[in-house]
Amino acid sequence: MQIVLTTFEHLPIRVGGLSEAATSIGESLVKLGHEPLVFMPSHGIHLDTNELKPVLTDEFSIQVGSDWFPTKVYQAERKKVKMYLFSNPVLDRKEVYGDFGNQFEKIFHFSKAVPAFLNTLISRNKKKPDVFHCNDWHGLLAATYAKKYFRTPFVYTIHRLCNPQITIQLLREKGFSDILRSEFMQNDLYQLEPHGGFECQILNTVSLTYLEEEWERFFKRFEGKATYVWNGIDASFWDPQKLENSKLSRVERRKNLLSKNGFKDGPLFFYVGRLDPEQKGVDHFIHAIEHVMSNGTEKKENLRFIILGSGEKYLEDQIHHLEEKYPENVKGIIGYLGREVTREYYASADFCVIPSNFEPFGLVQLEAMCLGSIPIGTKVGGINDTVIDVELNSEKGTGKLVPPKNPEALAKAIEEGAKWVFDKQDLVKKWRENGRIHATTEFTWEKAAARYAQLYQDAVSMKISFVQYKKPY
Ligand code: NHF
Repeated sequence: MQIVLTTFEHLPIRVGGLSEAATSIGESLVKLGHEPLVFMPSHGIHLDTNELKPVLTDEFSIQVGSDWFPTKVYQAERKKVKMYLFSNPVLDRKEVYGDFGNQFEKIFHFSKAVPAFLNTLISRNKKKPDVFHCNDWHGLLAATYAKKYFRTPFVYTIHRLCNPQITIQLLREKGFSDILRSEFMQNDLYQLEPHGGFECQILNTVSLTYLEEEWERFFKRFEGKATYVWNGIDASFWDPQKLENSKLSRVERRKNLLSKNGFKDGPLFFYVGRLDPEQKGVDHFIHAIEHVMSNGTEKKENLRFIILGSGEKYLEDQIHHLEEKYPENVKGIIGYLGREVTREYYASADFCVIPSNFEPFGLVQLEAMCLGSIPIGTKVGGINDTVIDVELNSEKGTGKLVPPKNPEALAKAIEEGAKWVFDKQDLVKKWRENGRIHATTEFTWEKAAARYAQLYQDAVSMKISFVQYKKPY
């Protein structure tokens, strides 16, 4: 099938997990023999990357509001996936999202440019794309036009509900009156995600637990066409064989890494991700560390905590405060060390803490499991779907699940985890092995792409093959 994947993020651009997901979906669809075409704003990529070697493939003008904008489309190829980068001064802005104003402007231009380019594509190829696949809400108006003018069905994947609302007046001024629906107008605002849920043929999200968590608030309204497809993990990259220190034992790796960070050896708890209180819950981890270090057992002096990421300034300050208070135990690395170095951290840490308040899917717990770091994660979204709690199933267990927004429970799990490292070494080794097997067999991108291929088929033939309400493993 020929599938247009709309996304605002795709490698070489990465803001968050959406980029990895959209990129991997495309690459895996190619492996299954499909032809994905990525449609995205250029975000300036064609101006400063030689990696993709983009070539100009089409030029036209689009009307947004009362003005006309000359617009170009550049074609590129990355790992056999064809990419079409839409370009004009608005679509070339380097800031992928920015504030809503910037996002909306990009969306307006993208939504007008996509149907214009489809005309060219269809007449060149003498066929229409079979289906559109919108990754998050930014491509919804474009897909609505494709459906309106070219009868192209679409699948809409929610990677994270954002509740974006655009003023109806602005949408009218910019020339979108013809596709607005009165049922999604609330006061003077237009609800884009419900619009997408209504217009698409198939609606999905990235885990069963997230589907259930958001059922009442959102998905229930679209019962009958709402389902889920798990993301996958790139096991070829998150591979212990590829470590710089692959020959060393795990204990030696930990010792080295801790010493590089100015620490003595000890059980290591690692956090990696955005420092954002809304979703990632890193503030709860900070409180849990404080709890462990101020109230915990005599073993607490041995514990090491490394927090890697950047984001909210006040969280960075709180981390620095902890570092000052517990210089032998806590280290904050503010920034991004790159995937290769992060891999070394996963492969050295005993535990990876994922304290998210919500997590539609979440890649960190899978990356950690691939490298033998035991996840201590909250029982939400994709973390709940991918981690098997060792206390409920010691034989198959891969990690520990704790309730979200609960620093005390997290602190208890950390103390428990530290005890395991000292007293249950064989079990800990087994749980590490379980994690790698579980992550790399159940959560492959090939499996995800095969499920998407089925959804595309369903969207074309107007049926739905699966809505599964329990974990199939
Ligand atoms: O993994 C890709 C990512 C998810 O949980 C993540 C999120 C955004 O919040 O599907 O999208």
